[in-house]
Amino acid sequence: MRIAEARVIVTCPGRNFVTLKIVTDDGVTGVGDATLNGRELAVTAYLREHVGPALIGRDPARIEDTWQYLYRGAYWRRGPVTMTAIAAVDTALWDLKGKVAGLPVYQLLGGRSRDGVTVYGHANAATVDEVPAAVAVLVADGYRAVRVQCGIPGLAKTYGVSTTGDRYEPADAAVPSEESWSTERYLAHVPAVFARVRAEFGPGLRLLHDVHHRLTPIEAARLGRSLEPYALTWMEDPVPAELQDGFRLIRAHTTTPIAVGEVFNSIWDCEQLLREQLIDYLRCSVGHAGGITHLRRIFDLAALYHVRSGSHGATDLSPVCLAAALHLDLSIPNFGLQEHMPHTAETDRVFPHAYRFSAGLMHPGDEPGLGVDIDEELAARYPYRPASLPVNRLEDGTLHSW
Ligand code: EZ4
Ligand code: CO
Repeated sequence: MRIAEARVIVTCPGRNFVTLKIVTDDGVTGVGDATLNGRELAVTAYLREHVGPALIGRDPARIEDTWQYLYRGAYWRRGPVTMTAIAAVDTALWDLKGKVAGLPVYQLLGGRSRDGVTVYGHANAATVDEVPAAVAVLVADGYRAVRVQCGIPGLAKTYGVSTTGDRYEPADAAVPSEESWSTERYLAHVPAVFARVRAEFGPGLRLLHDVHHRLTPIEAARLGRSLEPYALTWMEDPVPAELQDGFRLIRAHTTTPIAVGEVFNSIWDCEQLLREQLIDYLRCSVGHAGGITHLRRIFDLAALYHVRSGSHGATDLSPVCLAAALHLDLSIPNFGLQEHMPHTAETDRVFPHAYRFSAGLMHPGDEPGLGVDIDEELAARYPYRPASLPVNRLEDGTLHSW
């Protein structure tokens, strides 16, 4: 069996997704997610122009060798575009291997280590008074873990907090829209949000919060300490993670657990944070961190340092990525939590899938491979629309991290 075609499909059923479909000379197919939010066509070109031609004629069974070929063989290593493209190839080859074997991918990874994958949902509200109702919706849906984000008094818009009431992840204008930020207003406000949620929902509900890389280490230390009474499961991306020594400072001041990794793309982004035990959850995704092969290697390293997985699963990661994540989550020993935001009905129709949600848990299903596909005819009806994440400025106009 040989790879005969590597097809890249770009579609926008509500938001943009890039999918790689590998087809063998016997007509077996495998899919991988190649979506990089706001930079979709860079990965598309990388796959179409550089990776695809090199795949033709290769043995699809040689997943590890193909990974090494695309990583070491390219000379230019790492980076989000490269690693997303490698991830798509790797994921598609695991899907294909599962179909050839007649087994779901989690069986190829060693079988299940748990009954289901605990997922967390997003509760977003404009004001503290509206937060309990937003959390209650998720609790009623069965979620046992909830990420809580709230508008900040004095700021017109807060990233991740919908102004329309929808569950959403923004990527709107072709040229990024601009939002404003105030660390002072934010730090003064967040503890009251969690005080309210804990008071209303008691100690049993797992609570999470995403800081979106907006603080300095000492500010993050203060936030973590101020949230200690509310026993969060994690404080996510408290600071930009290029300066990894900075996490020592946060660690020295707070017992609020720390999660990072959604923008990481290789094991080398994780190594210092793991080795120095500076984090508690690692949030790399199958789609952006080199596929199932590489992410499993990352999570194995994490396990040595008591770090659990908490993979990114926002709606800009396609159903193909979510399916792959669920197979990995089900199999690894050090699974922590999986992020889950339901895709729109349009997206779900373009990507028919076997995975399901029930009582706070997800299961990838038992179809051979990943149990997900792309309906290419339907996908063709949704042409690509340029869309970007917003940028973030301080109130005096200074561009800020987000
Ligand atoms: O900003 O997926 O935890 N989830 C997140 C998301 C990310 C988007 C970026 O593409 O932080 O909202
Ligand atoms: Co995040």
